[in-house]
Amino acid sequence: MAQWAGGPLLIEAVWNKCEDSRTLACLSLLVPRWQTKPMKAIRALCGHGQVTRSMLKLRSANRCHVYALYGRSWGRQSFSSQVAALRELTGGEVIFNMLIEHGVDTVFGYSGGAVLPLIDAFHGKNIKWITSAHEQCSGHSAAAYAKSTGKFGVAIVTSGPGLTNMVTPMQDALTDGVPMVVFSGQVPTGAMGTDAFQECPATEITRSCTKWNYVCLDFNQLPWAVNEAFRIAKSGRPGPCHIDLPKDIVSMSAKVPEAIFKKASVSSADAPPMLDMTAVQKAADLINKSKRPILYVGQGASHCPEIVSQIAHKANIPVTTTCHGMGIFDEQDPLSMHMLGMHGAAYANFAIQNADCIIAVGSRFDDRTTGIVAKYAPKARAAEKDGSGGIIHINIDKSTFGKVLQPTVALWADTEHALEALEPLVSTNTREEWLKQCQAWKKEHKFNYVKAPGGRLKTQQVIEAVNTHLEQKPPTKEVFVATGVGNHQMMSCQFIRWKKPRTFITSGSLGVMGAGLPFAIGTQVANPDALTILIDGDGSFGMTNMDLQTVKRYKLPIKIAIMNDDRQQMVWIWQRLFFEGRYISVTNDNPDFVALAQAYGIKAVHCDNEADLPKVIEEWLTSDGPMLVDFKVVPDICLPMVAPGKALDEMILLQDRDAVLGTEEELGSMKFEGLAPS
Ligand SMILES: Cc1ncc(C[n+]2csc(CCOP(=O)(O)OP(=O)(O)O)c2C)c(N)n1
Ligand SMILES: [Mg+2]
Repeated sequence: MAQWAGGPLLIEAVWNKCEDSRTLACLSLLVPRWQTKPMKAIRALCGHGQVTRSMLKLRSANRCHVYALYGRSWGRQSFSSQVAALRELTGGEVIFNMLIEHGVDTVFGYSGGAVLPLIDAFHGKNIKWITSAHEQCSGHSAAAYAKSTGKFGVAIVTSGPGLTNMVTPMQDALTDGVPMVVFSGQVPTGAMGTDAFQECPATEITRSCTKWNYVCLDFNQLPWAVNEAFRIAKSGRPGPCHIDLPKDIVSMSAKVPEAIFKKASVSSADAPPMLDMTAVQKAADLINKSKRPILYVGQGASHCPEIVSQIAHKANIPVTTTCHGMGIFDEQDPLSMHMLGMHGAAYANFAIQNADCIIAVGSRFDDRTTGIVAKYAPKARAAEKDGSGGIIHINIDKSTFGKVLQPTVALWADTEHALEALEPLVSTNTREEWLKQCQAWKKEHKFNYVKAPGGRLKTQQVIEAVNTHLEQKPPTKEVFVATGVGNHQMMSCQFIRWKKPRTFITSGSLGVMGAGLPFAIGTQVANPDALTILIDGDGSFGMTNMDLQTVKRYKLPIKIAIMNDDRQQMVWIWQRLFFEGRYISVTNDNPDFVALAQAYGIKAVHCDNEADLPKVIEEWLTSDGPMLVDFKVVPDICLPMVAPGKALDEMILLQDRDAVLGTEEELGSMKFEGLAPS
């Protein structure tokens, strides 16, 4: 026992990413074989009773870091055992070759001094390099590449400001579960820690907005670090990884054995968890006993729409989705209850609150989908007590269980595996009464809006017209829609009928204004034959519209619609409802967006009335090349809305609109509790 006394300490040091060589040297003395066989040592440590459960959980996440800390000796060992052909390569070329092995065909990036030795390796080569207008745009485009394809998004930026500009996309990718790998340049190892020009503590900064990050201080570690980044980005719930690359490490060259590149593809994602069949059976029993079940589906089921549909139809279970889950279940299917939540369908929210069994698949009870948790799902909670229903939570990320609410049954699994195991155990059932009730809610609370006077336009009306065009004249191409953040985003969820997963490209959890245009760019680059539509807010577009130069440079045929209400309308509404109309920081002084687009050589027109709407949309969506339409719209409130502190079924509905808004001069009579939404 005594010989492993350093175990917990060592693992904690690893967890804290301790890079102090003296501490590690001391620790390594405590652990025999640490220097030569780090994996064996760590395995032994983790198998020992002194190591706590939480440390054990960290084991696999940090295994890579343990390697990394000792990569020098480990790396040499593996290199010396190679007998295959040697090639003289720079560090940049090693990374390039590793990317090829990982199937990367496109990277998004921006130049800079510290990253030059890396980007030089891309010159004239067969990975497409897309230069964005800003590193934040590179990050969002890489994320959209991943979101729209399910493949990896890769971004490359320089040190200092290049890296700090990537923080928002990385956090967005982390919260939205997007597999992304970011490489940043860094000052040479000798200058690190000296506040050198364009130096920043990159891995300190990205520690909390990545699944894993690493500063590569040794040439020999480069292949390993790239493999780890790709493995971790894809394992479990996907997310971003970051590798920081000091300039001298990437510049140096050495004889590299060819064989190391072949090993890259072997390091795929970790195996998914084993299925707990007792939990599967328990879940099936609850579903079979329940009279009013509902499937609540999130993006964790994007890869298995067929099995979701199979179970829904077999047992007649209505399906609602989160915003990232939209399209996993065809919204034209009568069983679809569309998106739920704060601005979701009233009928979906009523169905959740009245369901006796909620089957959450690849979703995580985000606060935008639950309303106040204390009042969430009262009927399912009651059914849980007598064993006739409850909440079933299926997720590959164990940490989501109990994070917001305690499920009746937690099923830790790849959603596809869990549903495939569940399907034969779920009984066929007509559930006529429940479906009748759901249809009645659907009919009564259809998404709707109040038209503007004098033929002027509303955002909802423009989006509805886009949907009508897509339905009446379905393009032969695949259609993707990206958005910014605000009312136009939620109204896009409401007024477009989503039919396929991964076709709505938006910032769901972090809610990043400005992500829309770079998202559309990444989507179009990844899907060159698709029709990519951007529905953006004027405020959101204002944050990144310089990326129009990327649209122009690569001749991307993106269709851009600005819902121009001259306001940050979503927040304007919150100030009206919760701050008695004391407006601050919510109006925009926009440029002429048509002239702006034209300055980039992009075709653009204005549209401000309903008479012109169909023909403008027709021209916009069917003409060749990129085109922007500046839709001048009358600002509106996005309804339904679940106000803060309210239960999911205590919504402000369209019928309450006048009581809420009053007239321009005077606030409505409806009183609100608490603060505006965050
Ligand atoms: C980067 C960032 N800053 C601030 C916010 C807070 N915010 C949420 S919606 C919104 C207004 C969006 O305005 P616009 O893009 O014009 O959309 P609209 O609501 O008018 O449709 C703001 C400021 C945010 N989501 N992202
Ligand atoms: Mg606006």
